Amino acid sequence: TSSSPVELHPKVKAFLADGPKKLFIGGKFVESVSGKTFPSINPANGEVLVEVYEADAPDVDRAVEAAERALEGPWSKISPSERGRLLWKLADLIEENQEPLAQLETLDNGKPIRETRKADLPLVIDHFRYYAGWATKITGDTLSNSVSPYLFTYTRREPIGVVGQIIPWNFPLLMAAWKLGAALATGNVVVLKTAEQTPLSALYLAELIQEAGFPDGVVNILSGFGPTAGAAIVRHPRIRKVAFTGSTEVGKIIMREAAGNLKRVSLELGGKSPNIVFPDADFNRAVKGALHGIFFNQGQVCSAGSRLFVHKKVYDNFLSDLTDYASKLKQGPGLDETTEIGPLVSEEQFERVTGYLNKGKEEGAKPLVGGEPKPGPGYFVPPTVFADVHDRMTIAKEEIFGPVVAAMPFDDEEQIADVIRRANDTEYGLAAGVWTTDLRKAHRVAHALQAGTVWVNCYNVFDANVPFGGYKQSGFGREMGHYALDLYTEVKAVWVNIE
Ligand code: TXE
Repeated sequence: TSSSPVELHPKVKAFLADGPKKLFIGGKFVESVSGKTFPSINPANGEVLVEVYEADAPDVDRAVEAAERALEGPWSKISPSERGRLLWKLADLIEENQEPLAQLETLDNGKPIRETRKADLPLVIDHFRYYAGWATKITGDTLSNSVSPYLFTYTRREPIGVVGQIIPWNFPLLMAAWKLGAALATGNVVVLKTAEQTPLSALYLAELIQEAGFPDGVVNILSGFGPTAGAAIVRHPRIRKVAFTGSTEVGKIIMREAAGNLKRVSLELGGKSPNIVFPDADFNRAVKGALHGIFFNQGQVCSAGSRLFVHKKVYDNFLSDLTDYASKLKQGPGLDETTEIGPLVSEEQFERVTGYLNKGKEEGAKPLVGGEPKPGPGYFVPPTVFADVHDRMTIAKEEIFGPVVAAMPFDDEEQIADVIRRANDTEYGLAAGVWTTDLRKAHRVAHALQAGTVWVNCYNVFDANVPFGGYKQSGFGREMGHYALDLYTEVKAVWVNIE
């Protein structure tokens, strides 16, 4: 089979040669207080890309101090239109650095370069531009009140102050953008911790934030681990809000810890999203949608369509086509132009997903394709389609976060209640998909599903203007759109006596 390795961009070579990579605090790149470093690994071959300084509680303290200085100083004097201009400028700089950023992201995370170029980077750029627009459109209300004609009352939306943000490794740069866009547009200052598996692209972004001209300390970026640097952010008494994307398990820890000083919390957590194919669906589109729904980003997507309900009338043909497509996906290192599916992000994730493959087989599910991890080097798990899965099997209940789909038939005719009940029978509620050409059915099902996002005849579509977030144990709070502004502002009511 052909391959077409990508030649490393000179800026990526220079970035990697300049290790250990430092923390970004107060507008400067600095070593960690402890001087400790950890390696960032290339998941395509298990080799060290570069060492990175490891932040811990004292570095979080430094970052908070720098953020507070910015908040009280230059950032408070900057007009909303200037904030918008800075965000727009950042988007322009990302666009100019699109190729080195895409390569770095692919190196660190493993995802195919064709996706980082066509999905991650364009979404990141668009996201910053979208929130650049909001900076000048944040308003309060003028309120009439029944207390007295001599009272004039209005509301203001004020920034919360120092906000902590903790992000995962599946879309490192995009998750940073989702967090930073709304927080900065609303005038907050940020201490952001990247995931220990993928610290690199955000450090490159830090250079661009500096170049764009944000005052020192407005954005601070720390590389480090969850129980140390992450926990220090969550516990810090002067960080007033924490926004987290990651596992439901850690989401619960964060909520508990944040209770210590009643920090505002927003959580975007795991999922086990149902993707429902009715017999009247456009068959080919639905097959391709189901394929993309689970194998995009190696299945490491919180909204992955990992529970595939297919009507029994089309079940056999559907799985046969899905299996056929899945077996033809070209798997290899992300930095090859022809790669369609890359390695998983880390050895730990590889072990976790392999565990689920074994569990699926033990519990009697049948792998139609895949089912066995590939030998190293690199953390490769092939696209896997499990057929004849029962709702109670582990692989139908737990988030796998890998390229593994659990297919289940359903057979109700006019009665769609049963498949909806099964689809909703989960503690998660992040996303869902519906494939049908019946308009009435599409909307009925969309309304009945307990999920923050429902895609009809499409899957894994995102836009900066459209809210995203979970029902139930998939978290709370909505990122993107105007909804995210609520996560980063306090509402103040001002009463003026004009008698
Ligand atoms: O996630 P963690 P992991 C799910 C997915 C995956 C599983 C485990 O099912 O298989 O989680 O992945 C930081 N205090 N998702 O272990 O641990 C950590 O450093 C503060 C779904 O990688 O939740 C990282 O920055 N922070 C998901 C971030 O939390 C802590 C994306 C996420 O790591 C912390 C990722 C602590 N005590 C995983 N412990 C999604 N919703 O998209 C860890 N962290």
